[in-house]
Amino acid sequence: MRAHGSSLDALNRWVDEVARLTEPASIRWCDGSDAEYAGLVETMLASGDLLPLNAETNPRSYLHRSHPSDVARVEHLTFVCTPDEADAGPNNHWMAPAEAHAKIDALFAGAMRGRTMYVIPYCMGPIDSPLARCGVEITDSPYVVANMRIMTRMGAAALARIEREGRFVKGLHSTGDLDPERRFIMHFPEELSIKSIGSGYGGNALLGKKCHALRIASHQARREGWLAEHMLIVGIENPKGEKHYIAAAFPSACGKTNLAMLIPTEGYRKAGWKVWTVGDDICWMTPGDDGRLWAINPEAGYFGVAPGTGANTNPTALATLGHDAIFTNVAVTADGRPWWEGLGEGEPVTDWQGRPFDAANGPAAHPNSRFTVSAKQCPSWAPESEDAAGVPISAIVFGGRRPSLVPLVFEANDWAHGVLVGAAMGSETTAAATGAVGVLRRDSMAMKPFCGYNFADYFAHWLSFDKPGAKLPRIFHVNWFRKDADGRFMWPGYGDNLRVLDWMIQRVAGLATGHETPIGTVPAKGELNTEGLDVSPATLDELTRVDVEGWIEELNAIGTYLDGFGERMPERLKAERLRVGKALEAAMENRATAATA
Ligand code: OXD
Ligand code: MN
Repeated sequence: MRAHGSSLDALNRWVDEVARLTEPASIRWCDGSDAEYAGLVETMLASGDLLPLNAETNPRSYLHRSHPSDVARVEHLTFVCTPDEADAGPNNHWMAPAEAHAKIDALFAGAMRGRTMYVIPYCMGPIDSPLARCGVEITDSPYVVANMRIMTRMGAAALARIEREGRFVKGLHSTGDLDPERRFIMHFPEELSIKSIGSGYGGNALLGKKCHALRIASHQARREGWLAEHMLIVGIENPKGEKHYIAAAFPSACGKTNLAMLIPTEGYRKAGWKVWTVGDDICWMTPGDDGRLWAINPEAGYFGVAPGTGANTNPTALATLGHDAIFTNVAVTADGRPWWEGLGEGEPVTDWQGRPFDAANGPAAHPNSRFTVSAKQCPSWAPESEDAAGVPISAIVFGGRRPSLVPLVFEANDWAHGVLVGAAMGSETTAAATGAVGVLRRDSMAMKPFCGYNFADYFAHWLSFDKPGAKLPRIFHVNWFRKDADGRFMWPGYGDNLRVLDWMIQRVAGLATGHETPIGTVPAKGELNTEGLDVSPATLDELTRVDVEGWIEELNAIGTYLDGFGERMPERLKAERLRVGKALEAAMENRATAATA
């Protein structure tokens, strides 16, 4: 089968070209239908790519075990290939486009021999939204097709939109031989194309997600005046029925899915607060005619981290996962149910590699084991996720894992300060990417692995939204991960995080005055709702205290990091850093004067 219609000539030509290079046994154009999905599942059950799970407890749900060397994103093998190296920036690995094409095409030559080549037209975002963008992924992995069907609007409707618009992002993927030495994920932003070989792992292989919706889209967004961000979108409805949408950027595996699916604590629930999930990972924002930023979630499903998802932490996610889910690299119980650390029930008998579970081999589920599930299965799914216009954003939140120093919450003074706060973000690394875990690294706007161009230009792009007529969201920073001297978390997190979001909404509505500090505004005493909260007043004070000496050191470290972006660094951001530095010095001096008085 081929696509029909003359505006699809470019697509047909590309498919032919790829087929000549990769030499598949057959080509299949995906229509996204239920029958097609059922057929793919049959094929994968027969080949062992999918394993059945308990059909009574987990209807139509399956387990996929990836190659043990292929379990996470591989940032050191991920390249942004712009003609000028400086355009990719120090935040990306770079290769010249011609060299990159030659290198990866040599690996693609004959890579699909004996395999079916699937052509997947997909749309990122509601199919009729002007904010949505289309792509086509060619892959030889039926697992990728099945996941793309859950994660995107895939098939006939997307192809029709591509035919109407005549433009799409090209993504070529093959699992190749899974040899880490022959694994590359290459992006060609100027050509709107992606080539990925040697990995079947989500972030490396589901090209609509990180590769298209973040790396390529961030580049497009800069050209076209919008933002493609690594952010969840959550709707908070107060007892008056007013809804505020908050977009929040946290690095991978730092609780975006949990915050997006937050369950209010009893007091809030009884008072009538509700939480609606629009997205858990990616947010595309565009200025509307009213000057506000309007956001869509380009994805249609969740590719979430399984470990830590339990009845106590995220019952909404558990309910979402009750049926029609694909689990990757989780463990299995004796009665064939999926299992992972933190699930809170059952016992693993088989680990993620299919071995009898033995604690001596490490965790039963891989720390980056995942679930793939349709967003519409989520009990808190917001119907406005399908709105073509998107949802208006009231607040943007940045955050990361910071065991010390960084307060529970503070608000930036204005947009430019907020951009500095986002640019300065740091977090301990997690298992979502290969490499050491628990090491503090700067991860500006949680986009370190995902920004498809030079971070300095990206910060300038963010700053450019601050123009006359703009009604920009307030910007906040949160830290749910502060620890005390004994290494215990000081803030309970999860449902209690709504107390912090509530304060933000009060700030947006002009109902909370806050307490100004050199780094921004923290909640004034009594402003955070603490009813029923199991945190001592002393701990709460510590959580909202600004340690001036510590912040002077932090600002120095931020300065060193930002200076690494050299000449392209926007003056406005440098000025902001100096302003915060002076405010901190002044606070030190005031304290010294007060002490000697
Ligand atoms: C993800 C990631 O899979 O950030 O969302 O790694
Ligand atoms: Mn992510």
